[in-house]
Amino acid sequence: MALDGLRDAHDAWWKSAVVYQIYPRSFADSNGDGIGDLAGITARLDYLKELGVDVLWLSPVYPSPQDDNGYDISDYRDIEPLFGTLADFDRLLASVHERGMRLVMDLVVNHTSDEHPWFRESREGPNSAKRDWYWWRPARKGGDATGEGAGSESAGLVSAGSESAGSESAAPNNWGSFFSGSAWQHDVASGEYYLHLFSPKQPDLNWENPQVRQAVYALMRWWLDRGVDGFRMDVINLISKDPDLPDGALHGDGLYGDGSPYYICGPRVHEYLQEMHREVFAGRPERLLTVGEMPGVTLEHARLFTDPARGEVDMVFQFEHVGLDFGRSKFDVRPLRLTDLKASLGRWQSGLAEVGWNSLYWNNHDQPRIVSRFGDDGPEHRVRSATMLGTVLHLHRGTPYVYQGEELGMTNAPFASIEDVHDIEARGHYAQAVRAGEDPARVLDGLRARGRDNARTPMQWDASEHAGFTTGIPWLPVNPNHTTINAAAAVADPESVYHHYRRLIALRHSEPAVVHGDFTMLLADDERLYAFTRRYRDTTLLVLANFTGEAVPVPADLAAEWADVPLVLGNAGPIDATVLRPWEARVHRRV
Ligand code: ISL
Ligand code: CA
Repeated sequence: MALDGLRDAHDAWWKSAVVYQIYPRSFADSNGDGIGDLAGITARLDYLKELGVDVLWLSPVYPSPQDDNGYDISDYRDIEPLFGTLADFDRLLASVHERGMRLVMDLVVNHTSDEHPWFRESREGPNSAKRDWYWWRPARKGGDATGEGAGSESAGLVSAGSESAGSESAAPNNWGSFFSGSAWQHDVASGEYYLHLFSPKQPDLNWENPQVRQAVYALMRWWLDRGVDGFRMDVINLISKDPDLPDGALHGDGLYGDGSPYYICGPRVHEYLQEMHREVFAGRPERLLTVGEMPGVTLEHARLFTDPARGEVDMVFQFEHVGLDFGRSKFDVRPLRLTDLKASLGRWQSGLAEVGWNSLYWNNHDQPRIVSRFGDDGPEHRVRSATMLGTVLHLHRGTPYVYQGEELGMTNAPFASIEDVHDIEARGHYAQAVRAGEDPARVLDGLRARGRDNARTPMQWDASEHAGFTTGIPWLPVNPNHTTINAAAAVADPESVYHHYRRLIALRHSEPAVVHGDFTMLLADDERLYAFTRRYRDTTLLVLANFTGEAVPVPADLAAEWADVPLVLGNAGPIDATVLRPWEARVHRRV
């Protein structure tokens, strides 16, 4: 394994790869039921091949009650009927491989669905053989289990404290869930509570139990044996909890405590991932990709997780750069300071320079659209700001991830009212905030800026009625701007965001300095320009980008040094060495 590690550290194929994330529900519907499916993806593979991406990551396609759009899995070894069958999956996988691409599955094993047979058995009672597969605890001493959660009874379960939570709650501890409310659900039959860091329909698995771990490793091997090329591991840094489950410091709202110190990168997380690596990945001849999604991960932990010699994961998704514009919460919008972004990404660049590897992303199915967030999605600047953002990201050192529609410069969606909002996180937040007395119109503004549905409106294939996504009624309405922002128009226009992304991906494939070059941040204190160099052997690349809607002069020394150095990529036509146009980005190459 140590030898494996050494070889991987230098030549790992995924260092020069670009990953494309597909959210199957919203990508392409083949049968007119309004929900994207596997056959729809298979039919669109040539588009992805043309874009040039190397790997496809599918958000979950397993059977699921869809409480959290498939991140609540009820069977790890089958395909959700809405999306197709295992035969459809095998066809998709074969078609991906035929085109020389790879396919990575989403692995959601911090929790299951409450409808998974493991949890059904666990819930049978304290003597169930699988009781210990989840986190069951008795009511807190002195708490009053009967007085709370009024009105939220469902299937014999009472929510621990949506009305009268906080310190009086009988829940075993005071943790809040990511989706509002308590992280505990009361089970009337046994009088006990189970832990759910996400929705009550997503009970957390107890990784302390070795049978749980072996069951997870077995299902992973099952998919690898079927031919998949790796996993994106959902909230994998939350799997180890402090078994004492101590109360957390109270949140600003005074209702719930912050349990994250007791479950983010918990005491045994590295041990578990090393065990997983030994049990699942070690010794497989295939070339696989593993990426751990890790909210709250620090650079120090990330270095451990991605050190090839330790055998944990190839890379992690960290969240620092997508939290810089949060106020009191993610829904409290604060403008981004460019110097904060540079400080953060720059720190991750240097922190993982010698050991480990970065993933690079602006978007995924949980994030608002980047052109609406850090760029300008109005008609004048949308294309140029989207291509600038893509250029800056893809020229960092690490493996870039493109989220479906990002390559078209797709924008946030104009939700008219809470009725238009589908996502469980957004609806929970809205209910809690309005109950707490916040102005509903302002809460909705926060959702418009930050809600996860922004990323989930259907892929915009063409200008037709439902954007070519479906012939039926889409499960979430298409963005009305699909009449101008769509794949057909973008493919036909050489100046489109799509063709710029295609050129960025091609540049990574042809230019070793993009993959391996070292990274030096320039102009760290500048609030308008993002600038850095990448150097590999005799090649130096300079990346220069304007993060504003105004022309910005290039500092004289940089302008003088690079004036005659050819451009390998730009987004604004012929350049003026002394000034960057609004949202302009350039990549110079000196040998
Ligand atoms: O988007 C978020 C809420 O602010 C994040 O906290 C998100 O919930 C977190 O990054 C974990 O995300 C992953 O696990 C969730 C699922 O809802 C997300 O879609 C998934 O990406 C639970 O499985
Ligand atoms: Ca369908």
